[in-house]
Amino acid sequence: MTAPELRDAILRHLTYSLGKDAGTATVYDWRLALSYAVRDRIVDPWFASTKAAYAKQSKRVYYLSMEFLIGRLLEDAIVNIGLLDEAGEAMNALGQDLTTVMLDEPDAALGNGGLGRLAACFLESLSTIGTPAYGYGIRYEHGLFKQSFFEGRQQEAPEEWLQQVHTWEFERPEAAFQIGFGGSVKEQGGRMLWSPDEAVVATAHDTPIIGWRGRWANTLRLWEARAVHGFDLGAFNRGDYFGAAEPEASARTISRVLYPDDTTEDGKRLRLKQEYFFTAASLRDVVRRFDSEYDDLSLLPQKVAIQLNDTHPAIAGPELVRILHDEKGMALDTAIETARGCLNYTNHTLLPEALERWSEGLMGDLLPRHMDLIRKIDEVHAKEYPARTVAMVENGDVKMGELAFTMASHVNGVSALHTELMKETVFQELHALHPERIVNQTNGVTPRRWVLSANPRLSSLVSGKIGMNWVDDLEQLKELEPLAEDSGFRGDYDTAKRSNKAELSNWFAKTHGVKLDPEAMFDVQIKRIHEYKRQHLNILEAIALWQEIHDDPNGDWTPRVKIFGGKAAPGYYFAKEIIYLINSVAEVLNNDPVTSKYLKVVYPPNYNVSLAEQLIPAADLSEQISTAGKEASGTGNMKFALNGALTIGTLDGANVEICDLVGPDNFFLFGMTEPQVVARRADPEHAANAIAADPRLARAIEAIRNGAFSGGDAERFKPIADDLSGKDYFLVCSDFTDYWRAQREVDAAYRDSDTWTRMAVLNTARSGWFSSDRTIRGYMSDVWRASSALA
Ligand code: 475
Repeated sequence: MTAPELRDAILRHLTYSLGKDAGTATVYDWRLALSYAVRDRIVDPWFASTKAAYAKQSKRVYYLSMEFLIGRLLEDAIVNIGLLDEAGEAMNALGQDLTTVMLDEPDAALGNGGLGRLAACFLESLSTIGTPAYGYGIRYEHGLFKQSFFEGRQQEAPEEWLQQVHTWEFERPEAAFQIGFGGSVKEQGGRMLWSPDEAVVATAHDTPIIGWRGRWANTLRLWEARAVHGFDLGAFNRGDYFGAAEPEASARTISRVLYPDDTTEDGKRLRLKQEYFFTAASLRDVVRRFDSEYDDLSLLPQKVAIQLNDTHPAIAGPELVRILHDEKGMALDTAIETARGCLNYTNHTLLPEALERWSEGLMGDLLPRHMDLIRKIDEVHAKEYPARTVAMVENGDVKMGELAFTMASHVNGVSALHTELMKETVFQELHALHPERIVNQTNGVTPRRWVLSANPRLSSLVSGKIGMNWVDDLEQLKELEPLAEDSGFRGDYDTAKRSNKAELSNWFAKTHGVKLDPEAMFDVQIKRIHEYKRQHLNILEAIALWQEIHDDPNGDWTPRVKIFGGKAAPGYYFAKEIIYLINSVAEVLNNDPVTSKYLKVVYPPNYNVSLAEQLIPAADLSEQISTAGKEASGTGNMKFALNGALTIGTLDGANVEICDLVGPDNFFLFGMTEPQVVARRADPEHAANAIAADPRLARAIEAIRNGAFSGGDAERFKPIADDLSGKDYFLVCSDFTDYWRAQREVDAAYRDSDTWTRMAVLNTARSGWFSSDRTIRGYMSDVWRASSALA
């Protein structure tokens, strides 16, 4: 498609789809018109992909996830169908700026953090590779809450992405299933029959996900909950207007909001309803599609691979057994085997508070037949493995991790370290019984979004040297390695980074009224706020540095801007205290006439995918400082390394693999290892001892305690000061001294700009392995036994 053809298509949509005249069209109108014109280019390859998968009788991959953190879609689509230049020209011809129009799109924030963003990267890679696949999830009316700060504290407001027309989806009223809850189970003609006493309708909304070069497109199918009988006319006619609308309002509650919960299982009935709702609708869709092509259910595992993204869809095990056994009449043992043949489970966290459990009471009340089947599955497993000591149902709770493990062919962790820890800790016994089941698939990120689109300056520099094939063969970045020794290339690489930083500084000035010096080191920590991620270690170091600069204001300090971004779960008290502390420290440091030229702290609110796309290409330093053993993998760490930020990090999650690949000389490693953490925690005096041994640390905590950041109010941050000097479960104090040491090495390295750039180039050159294309190929060969339908 040429630019003039695209321009005409945009105008046609502006006129005939939107009913707007070019003279009065707003940026919003232009964005919609452009989106429709681009979407038109995706529909044909999308149909072709669907048909090819049928024609080839390909095995299909179904990715079931409570969350898909996709962000904006317009630029992704334009880039992947290769129309970026044409779109720019077309918009120019129409008197519009493409970037402005693209940035008008709201983020689709249907996820909390890493787990949801990983699902979005996987969808894009599946389409790039050409694997027939569907993503299945919930079409939340409200995505992750909007964060603002009021006097330094987090405020939450509902997110409203669907207030605007969502141009990418197609509603499928014909693809709808009734999903039941509650009721009872009765025997009828030798079969168990579940009669729910409540039902909602799951309606499909499809979004095409186009891969690189537009060669293949898969579907993201999101379910919306509707009432079976939407409107009670009788009630309305009696004058009961609220009662008349009640059925619809109550059904819709199920797809109303994303649980703002990154780590802790929320024991709400509604959450379990959401999980069953989307899992049951998805499985019915999978079985319907299978039935339309094959008439032998024993073929199911050959044709269907289902991936459970954490335990949130783990009810898929009993549900599939219920469909096969109760509805299709398969023998129970065969049904269990067949279901297991299709199912696989990814674990994303070992934190005990995040492992899902549902009380037998709740499960039996909401899903009585599933509760029976869970007990049956547990019995069958116990009979087969008499030595077993851990049951699936224990102390009145159904343990979803054990259920997912037992019903899966493969169980995977998301980094090498995490997978080993899974074997040693949460799944120790199940692993001993099923030693082949646990496999590792280290996470990855899509290079189309996280390098090509997010960092055009770096991308064109790279493509100018090694061509464009790195975009879907990221390990080709290796070819840049010799260029680390080329001063001309280093100069260009440095220029690209500086320009990204200047652009970010302008954005900060415009939107937040703060001036950042692009020459200063941009030190970035962006992720959900959690004690294990240790944003408080970072801010403690800022405090100590501020004090030290005061001691010697004429010292040779390396100017730094510490940038924070991230949301705290609304019910997570301590995380919200950390946010408050960071903002309070920022207030003091940024207004300090002595130190602020060397050290600033900024915390833009409402961190999301789009903000990450702006911050990562402009970062010099990537903070990956979790307590070893706690961060399952991390994926931001990979995005930073690819974009040439150096990491300061612990040996945790995928940091281990990053450090290994880029080389320890190009990575600022600090802190205890996982076994050291465990040993250290056994000493009840660990925090007190660490504080006694490091006067800098003692002084920083003292400043928090005596009100230096709270206008002298010693009460305000007492909980944080007390935790640090008391329990300090995440060992902030014990790692502080080594963190400080590593940070001073960072300072020294940054002062030697040429050496720094050399290290940054090597980070880019050696991080190609972290493409989600590589991860997906790993799942295809080791977990799904699926292949590409392309070529
Ligand atoms: C890990 N989210 C990262 C990432 O594998 C890892 C939990 C409960 C309810 C809702 N959401 C969650 C997570 O557990 C999560 O996002 N985990 C993250 O998964 C992808 O890189 O280390 O913390």
